Amino acid sequence: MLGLKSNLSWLSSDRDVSISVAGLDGAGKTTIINKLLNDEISETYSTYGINQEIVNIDGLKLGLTDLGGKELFRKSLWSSYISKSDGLIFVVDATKKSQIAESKKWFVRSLKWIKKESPVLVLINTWDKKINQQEINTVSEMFRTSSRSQLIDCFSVSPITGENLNKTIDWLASTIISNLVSTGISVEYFVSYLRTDKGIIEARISTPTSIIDAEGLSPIIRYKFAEDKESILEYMNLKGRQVVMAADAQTSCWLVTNQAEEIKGTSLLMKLLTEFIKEIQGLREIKGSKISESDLTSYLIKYLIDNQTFWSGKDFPMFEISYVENNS
Ligand SMILES: Nc1nc2c(ncn2[C@@H]2O[C@H](COP(=O)(O)OP(=O)(O)O)[C@@H](O)[C@H]2O)c(=O)[nH]1
Ligand SMILES: [Mg+2]
Repeated sequence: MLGLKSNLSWLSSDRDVSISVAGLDGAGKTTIINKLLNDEISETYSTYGINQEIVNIDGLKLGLTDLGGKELFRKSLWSSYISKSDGLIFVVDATKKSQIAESKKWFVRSLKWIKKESPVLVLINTWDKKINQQEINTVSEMFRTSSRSQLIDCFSVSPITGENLNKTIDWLASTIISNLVSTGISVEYFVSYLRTDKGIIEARISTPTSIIDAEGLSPIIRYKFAEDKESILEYMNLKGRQVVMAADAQTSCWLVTNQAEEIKGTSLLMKLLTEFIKEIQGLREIKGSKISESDLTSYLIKYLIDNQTFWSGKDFPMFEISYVENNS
């Protein structure tokens, strides 16, 4: 697995984004956060006021504000914290049926406070699956239909078994993607090189407005692989653009953005690349060195769609694939 090593030194602020965690008292907020933080279930007591924690996801620092769920705090604190957040996680205990209506009422209020562009995640706490799927679906529908304008995602979690907590982590990471988009950063160019039994495949994704060639970056952005069992992760500023590259011994990939500033999202750009390398490693475990152009094409189309908010301009990016070195 690739790590982000010391490349993150430019991230000086104590956190990259702040996310509010709200829900009625006893919904499981603190238990879920503790499990996310140290994979432990620990005894909790009712949160008095707020409690702030930093979760580190591959170098991304996410500030989680655990909002006390007692009525006193809901009335006095929630609106000011929620309205300043980059994202909202709302926890509902699906096993306490009598509280669901009250929970939904506060959820609807929270939606009014949170910024329009901030994503909202509802975690339906099932503890250790004390309720059935049908009941989970009902709660999920109830919360999902609360708002038409807000981006709401909804899934069930169990702090006891750890079910879906990884999904929560992924959601937190993609929250930052949305944040980045609102800061105006976008990817102009992505290229990957894969060693295969037939040679090195190059796959490029570029926006129609990409000026990589015009700026003469093409000779710099070439394939470069790591030594066996090693990895490379680099950040650079080239001709006024942020460029990140990652490689293992078999795969190499680059991302070029539309701007130069070392903004807080650089670590996310790196994460996008390390994720890509990990996925290709997974593909290699199945296919060996017989990875073909069509394997890569179908994977990249998925990658494009998953990350499409990232691409600049209104046009869908262009995709090209070819062999740059042939073994035959
Ligand atoms: N329904 C249910 N509640 C539980 C379970 N385990 C712990 N709890 C309750 O959940 C509370 C802890 O939740 P906590 O994380 O502090 O909730 P918070 O107020 O939302 O932060 C405890 O007071 C327990 O009473 C469980 O398996 N099922
Ligand atoms: Mg708590």
